[in-house]
Amino acid sequence: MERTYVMIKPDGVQRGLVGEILAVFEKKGLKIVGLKMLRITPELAERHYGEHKGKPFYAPLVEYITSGPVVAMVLEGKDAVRTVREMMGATNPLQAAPGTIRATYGMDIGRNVIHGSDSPASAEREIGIFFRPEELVDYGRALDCWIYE
Ligand code: 3AN
Repeated sequence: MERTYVMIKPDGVQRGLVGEILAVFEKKGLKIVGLKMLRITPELAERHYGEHKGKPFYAPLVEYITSGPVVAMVLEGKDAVRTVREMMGATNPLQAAPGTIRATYGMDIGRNVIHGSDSPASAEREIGIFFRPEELVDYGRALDCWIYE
């Protein structure tokens, strides 16, 4: 089983999409092992999006991600990183495949509703930025045998 970092961005929270997006992941069979709401500080934004520093969209990106609360989560499942990336769709919602979260809920690359780690290494780094080890919960689900063979 693999873990990935997922975040409903400030636009998703403001638009009341938290429940719907959580439901998409839960219904898929991914297991929520960490979940919280927080307000990202500029320092935290820099740690998370450091790779984009210097790019033209960096300042608006930091402004956007710090503009309101986000919902941060760690999801666990088979091939969770790739699975969540495919469920989210392309960075630009207008290019995201139909049925993906960004295609369903977004219009603009600067308001693309959700973040998900792009590799297992990024997932480990991002989980470490947003969650302390004791905030992640190990538990079994009675339905696991109906989700995985
Ligand atoms: P993703 O979130 O799909 O992994 P990244 O990591 O390349 O995409 O970019 C991080 C965030 O930066 C995106 N979610 C988006 O909000 C913003 N972003 C990326 N590329 C652009 C761009 N060309 N113009 C505006 N914003 C961008």
